Amino acid sequence: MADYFLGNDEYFKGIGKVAYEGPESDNPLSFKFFDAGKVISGKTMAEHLRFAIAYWHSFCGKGSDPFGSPTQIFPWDDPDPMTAAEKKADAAFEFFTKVGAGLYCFHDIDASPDGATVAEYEKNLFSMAEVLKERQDATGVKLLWNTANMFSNPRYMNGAATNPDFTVLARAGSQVKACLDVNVMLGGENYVFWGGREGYMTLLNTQMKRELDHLAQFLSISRDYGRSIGFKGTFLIEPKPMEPTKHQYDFDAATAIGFLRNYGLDKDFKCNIENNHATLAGHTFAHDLQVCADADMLGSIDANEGDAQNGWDTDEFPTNVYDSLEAMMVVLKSGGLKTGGLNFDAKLRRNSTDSEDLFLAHIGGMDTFALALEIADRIITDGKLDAMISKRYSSFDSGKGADFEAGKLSLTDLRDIAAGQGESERISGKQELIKNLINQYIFG
Ligand code: XUL
Ligand code: CO
Repeated sequence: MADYFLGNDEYFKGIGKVAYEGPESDNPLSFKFFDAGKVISGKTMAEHLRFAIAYWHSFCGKGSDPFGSPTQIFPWDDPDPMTAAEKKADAAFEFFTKVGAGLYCFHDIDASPDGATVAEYEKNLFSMAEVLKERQDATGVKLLWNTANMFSNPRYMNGAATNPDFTVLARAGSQVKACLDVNVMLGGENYVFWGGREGYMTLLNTQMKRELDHLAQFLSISRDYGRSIGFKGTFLIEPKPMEPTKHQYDFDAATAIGFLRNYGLDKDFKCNIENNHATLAGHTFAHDLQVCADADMLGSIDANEGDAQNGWDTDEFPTNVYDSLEAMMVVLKSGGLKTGGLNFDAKLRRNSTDSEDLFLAHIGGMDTFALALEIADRIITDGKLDAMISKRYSSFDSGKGADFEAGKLSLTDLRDIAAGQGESERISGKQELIKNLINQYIFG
C-alpha cells in the first residue's frame, strides 16, 4: 500500500507508518500482535482479517453527545464544504495508509456535503467519488462497502423505505441509486443497508406488514438497479434491534434472514454483523455470527464492542480478546471472511482528543483480532475442542439417532425406543473444562 500524504498536507504529523514490533515493544504506536504478512493456515494475517476503517466515526464524529458540544478539532476542517470534504478525504487516506488498513467504508454524506435538492446532492457526491477514486488508485486502498445515510436528515424521522409518506421513500430511493452508482465507480465489494429508522416507535400508528412489504420492495428494486449497472458484490443488511428507532425491523440476524427469505432476497443479500448490535439484541457477537454462518448468510463484520453496564450502542474499539476469539472461531470454521471484512465501526471516547488516539484505538482493535485469529486457528487446528463437540453429538452418528436425522423415525417410533431403553445417563456438557481449556490456549 502506497503512502498517501506525500505531496499533500500531512494531517497526522509526527506519526509514521505503523509497523509490527512484537509483544515486547514499548512503542505504543506499533503493532504487538498484528503482523500483516505472517501466514496462518495458508493465508496472511492481513488476508484473513481484511481490516476496514469507518469514515464516519474516524473523520466525521466530533465527540458531541446529548450533554455537550464537540470535543474534537479536526485540522482538515474548512469553511467551504467541498474543500472540507476534499481535505477530509486526504486525512482519511493518510490514515488508512499509515495504519495499514487496505479497506474503508463510508456513508454518502460522510464523504460529500448533503444537498438541498437531489441534483445538488448528486453533484456533490459524484464529484467527491472522483476524488476518492483518485485516492484509491494512488494508494491501492479499496472500498469494502458504502451506504446511504437515510437516518440523519429530519425528513427520515418516520423512516426511509418504511416511511408512511411515499415522497420520503422516493427521496431515499434517489440516495440509494446514487450510492450504487458510486459503488460501481469505486469498485466496492459490498453495499450496506442499515435501517436505523426502519421500524416503529409505536404500533398504535403503524401498519407493520405494509411497511415490511415496502422495505422488501425497496430492497428488490435497489438490487435490480445495482445488478443492471454491473454491481457484482453482495448486498448486506446490518441488523440492530433498536436505537434510534424503538423497534427496528432488522432486529437481529435471525430476524433479518427470515425477512430476506420471506421476500426472496436471500440470493443477493447477506448480513453485516456488528458486535454491539448483537449484544443490544440480547445475544453474543458469536451467536449472531453463527446464525449467519449456518444459513450461509455471513457477509461482513462491523468490529466494535459495547459496554456491559450500558444499554445502548457505545461503539467502542474492540479490546476483548475472549469475545473476538469466539467470533473468529465462527468466521474461520465457516470458511473465512471471503469478500467481507472487519470494519471498525467504533469511535473514540469523547475525551480522547490527542491525534494519536485514533491510531492507538485502531492498533488496539487490530492487535485484538490478530490475537483472536492466532488463538482461534490454534484451537481449530489442534482439534481437541471439536473432538469434544463431536463426541457430544455422537449418539446421532449411527443407529437410531442417525435414523432420526435421516427422517426415518416417527413419533411412535420414538415412543417405542424410549419405552425400551431405560433412563438416560446424565452426560456433562463440560462447559467449565472447555473454558479452562480456552484459557490454556490463550495464556498457555
Ligand atoms: C449504526 C451503525 C451504522 C452502520 C452503517 O449503529 O452501525 O454506522 O454501520 O450505516
Ligand atoms: Co455498523
